[in-house]
Amino acid sequence: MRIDVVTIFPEVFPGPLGVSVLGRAQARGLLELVVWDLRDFAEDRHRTVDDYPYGGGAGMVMKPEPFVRAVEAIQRAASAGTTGPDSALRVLLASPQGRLFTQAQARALARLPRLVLLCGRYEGVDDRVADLVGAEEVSIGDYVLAGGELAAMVIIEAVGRLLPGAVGDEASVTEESFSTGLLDFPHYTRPPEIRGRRVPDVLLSGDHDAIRRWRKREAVRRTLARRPDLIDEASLDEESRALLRELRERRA
Ligand code: 6GU
Repeated sequence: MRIDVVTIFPEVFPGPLGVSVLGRAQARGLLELVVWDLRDFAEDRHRTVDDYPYGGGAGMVMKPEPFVRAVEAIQRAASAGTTGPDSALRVLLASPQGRLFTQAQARALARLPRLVLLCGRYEGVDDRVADLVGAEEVSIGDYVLAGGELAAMVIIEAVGRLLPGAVGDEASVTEESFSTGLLDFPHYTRPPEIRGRRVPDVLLSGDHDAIRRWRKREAVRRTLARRPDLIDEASLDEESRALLRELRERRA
């Protein structure tokens, strides 16, 4: 997969994307990260990318033309590229006004051959940009960042680690938090006791079916306690639904 990023701070990439799982994915050729400096697409010799807001008010707004020209250049690079089909290049615009980015979306994006991420700064991006370049606005959560770069990195890491071969053990991806729509169960390693806190006995029992059931129950219990908003959307099997009913009756 190839991911193109457009930013006024190209020097912050790859940053954390250069190490660990994402660093290896790039070294193995599973992921290619191409970073573009938005200022290279400005139309004046001062390389201006922002301007005053129509209607007045605080802060500056990012101009539309540099983004449009950058996406056009990336589209041309796509047509010339060897990375596969380039029709309908998917473009995301990182913005706190966007639709919330989820694991389901990360899974869908990981199937694409190409992806383009546009990073905004200042008070925002001219509202015509999304429409002009066919971009979808995405947010990584209900808080405001100073710019889209960290959000773009979050999206790239969430997508990149799902590329086949990126994570050594595929089971760690299929069994982890959110793959079922539930939070993950608790994990423990040695020692069996530290400062009076013991690892749950069942995990030391060697009874694999008891361990499997305990983990399932803990995943449901934690999700109910910490993220009740996730329960209704989770795809639960019959065993998990039974555990959920039981846990709800206990709490009531
Ligand atoms: Cl994508 N951008 C900015 N600037 N702030 C955010 C965000 C994105 N997602 C959450 N907060």
